[in-house]
Amino acid sequence: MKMLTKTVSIISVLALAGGLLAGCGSKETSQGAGEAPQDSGKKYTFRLADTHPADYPTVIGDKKFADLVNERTNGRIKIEVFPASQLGEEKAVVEQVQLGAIEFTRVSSGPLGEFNKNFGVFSLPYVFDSDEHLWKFLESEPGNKLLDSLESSKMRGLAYYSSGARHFYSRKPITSLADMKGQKVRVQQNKINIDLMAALGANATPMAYGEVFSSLQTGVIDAAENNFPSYQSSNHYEVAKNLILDGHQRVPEVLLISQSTWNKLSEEDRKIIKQAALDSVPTQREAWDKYEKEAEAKVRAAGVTITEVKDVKPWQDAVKPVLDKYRPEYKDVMDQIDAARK
Ligand code: BDP
Repeated sequence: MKMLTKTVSIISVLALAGGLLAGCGSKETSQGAGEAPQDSGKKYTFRLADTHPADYPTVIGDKKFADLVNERTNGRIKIEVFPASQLGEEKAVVEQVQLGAIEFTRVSSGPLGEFNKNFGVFSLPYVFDSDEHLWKFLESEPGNKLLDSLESSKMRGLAYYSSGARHFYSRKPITSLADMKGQKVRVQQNKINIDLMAALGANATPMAYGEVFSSLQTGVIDAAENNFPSYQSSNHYEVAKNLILDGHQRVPEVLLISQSTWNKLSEEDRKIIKQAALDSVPTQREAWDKYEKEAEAKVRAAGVTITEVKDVKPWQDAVKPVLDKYRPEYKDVMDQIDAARK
């Protein structure tokens, strides 16, 4: 297995190095005089990294965003979308974005929490009752402020995308909270998840998303957790055939731009980019709703054993120590999340 992990990481390093060599940063050229005013700015070709395959809802959102920017600048700003972790795994990509070597990414708030503490709030368990509650918060002023706070981490949040609720799945049968005990669970790379697993009696193994399939397959880990679309599109359901719908987290996706890229843009281009990101959200959310249903149907048809959790209270009670530990740190935002419930 060591070999496998090594191979995967070598591949990601090569992919990253390849990406860097292929087009370090943006290509900029000035247009000649006499052009129409909306074309008078600089020309850019930017890259946008996403971990998911080309037909996944986040990538559909990314492409809509890129198309809108292209249209609204008459082709002056091109954003090339690189799906399927072609530019590397999320943590490595975010590091490149901070440096400005990759200009855009769509990333999960989970790993983002390690770069900007504020985003850790989304890894806290059961803080949102539903997607409706989550979106009410995301679209509120505090939700927008959170995006703006990425500036202190050399990035700028442009928009949130949907990601549903996350559930546990395992190689071993898992039909109750008690079955979590002793399981080695892959979690997103965020320290809150380590406390979360401990509270459930499990052991956390933080790991990049791209390594989860082979780690499940070879038994390096027993379990992982994700939403229906990721569980299905990553084929994890083929190697971890027991799913329990506990809905422990709702971790939104974030579309972001490198702060160093942002600094180079004219005021007008910034406005176009920000607005295009927001205007891509309905497309992503629609694609999400559709894909989520299809993914659920596919894994059900594949014979996965699915346990519904009728009463989530014992799960909430079990993870209470995690909320107690982090409440002082996240008090303001947790109050704002509570306020969005009403
Ligand atoms: C998926 C997110 C993806 C994360 C992945 C993970 O869309 O960005 O990389 O979870 O678990 O739901 O790492």
